[in-house]
Amino acid sequence: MTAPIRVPVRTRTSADLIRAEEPVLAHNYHPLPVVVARAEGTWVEDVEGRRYLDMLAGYSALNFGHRHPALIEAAHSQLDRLTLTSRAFHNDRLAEFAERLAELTGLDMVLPMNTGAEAVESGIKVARKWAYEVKGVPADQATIVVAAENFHGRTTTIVSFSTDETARQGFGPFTPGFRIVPYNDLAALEAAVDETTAAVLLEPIQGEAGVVIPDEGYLTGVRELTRRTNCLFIADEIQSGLGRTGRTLAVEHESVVPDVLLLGKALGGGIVPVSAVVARRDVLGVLRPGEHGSTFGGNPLAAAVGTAVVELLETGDFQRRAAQLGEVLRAGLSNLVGSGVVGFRARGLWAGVDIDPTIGTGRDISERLLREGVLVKDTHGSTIRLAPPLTITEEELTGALGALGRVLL
Ligand code: IF1
Repeated sequence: MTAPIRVPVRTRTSADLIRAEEPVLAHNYHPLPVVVARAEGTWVEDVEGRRYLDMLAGYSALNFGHRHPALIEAAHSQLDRLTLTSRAFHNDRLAEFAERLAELTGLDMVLPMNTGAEAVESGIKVARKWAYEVKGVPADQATIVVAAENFHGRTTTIVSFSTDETARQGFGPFTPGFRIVPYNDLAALEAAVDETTAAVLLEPIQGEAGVVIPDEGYLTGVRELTRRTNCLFIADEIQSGLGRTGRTLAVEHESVVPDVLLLGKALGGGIVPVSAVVARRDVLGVLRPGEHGSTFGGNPLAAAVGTAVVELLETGDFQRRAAQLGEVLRAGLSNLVGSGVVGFRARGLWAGVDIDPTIGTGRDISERLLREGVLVKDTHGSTIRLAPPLTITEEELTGALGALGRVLL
């Protein structure tokens, strides 16, 4: 047993704290060597007071920046009133959250959960039940079609349909009933859908795969195919949604309305885990009391923060900022092509940037940017993801692009 460090936490250095984690924290991450102690807006500060521009924003969970005043106020006010009832009783915040979220997304009903993976799992369960009770698929025969290179979370069922061996190795046996087709390939999708198909589950833009944007018309094709074959289009907008791409939802870039929408991350404002399945009434209507649930799903604190998040999005300001500053991001990255950047994909304030592997891996670049005071995270190989808070200023964004240019020299 390693002797615990007796130094009180408050006086430990970053190095002390990193060392203290080693024997006692599961090693399922390889974080960058920075220990964040406080944050506001687009900036975080480490234990020693060094400041960093946050270009990751919690993988799009901090769309409104760290500790947005309106969201913190909503949380503080609710903390002083009521935090949890369980769903055994009603609470006075949930109806408004569900109404405003349904209205924001253009769908009918809300199933409140906590994490993104829970929303994905819930969406899978509801789609299967809808297939048996509404579509008439024989019991236990429902299939769901997903895309290769998907990322929908880390539960055993979700990694059952992952194509990332690292996410699957050692976690079997796996859940059956999933078919995997190449992303952005309507012919392959058509070939995989049959009378047993409950749903097609897709990210409108694949995040972890490196911000992979499908061809114009792909989402429209998915919408048409699922309608024609009477199966559900489930859009996982847990990372792409809530303003990130310059629209409330990424599917809006093709004016597509899915049957089921999965939300998470920024829905909790970077304060509490909040996720939701939002769907047509005839889909979520298949759930009856006792068939699904969650201790914290729809709790009043989550509902209060979630409502404040919806209020921010109702203004359209964050979506406009992401669209406008997204042009600055795109132009800045275009200027770096040929100077260390070999390619990029960008929509709104979200980009996957492919770095020349001879310059370094995504991890190498992330570590060099750390030393420049900019926080990013690599996805795979030599690709880094840029996803700042939507509150970032043009000056901050230009500064981050300048830092990227410098570390690629
Ligand atoms: C981590 C990245 C990974 C998601 C989509 C569902 C979920 C996610 C489209 C599950 C979560 C997070 C998980 C987080 C890092 C981040 C991520 F894609 F954003 F980069 F891992 F691939 N659908 N994505 O992106 O939501 O259960 O995590 O709330 O560290 O694992 P969750």
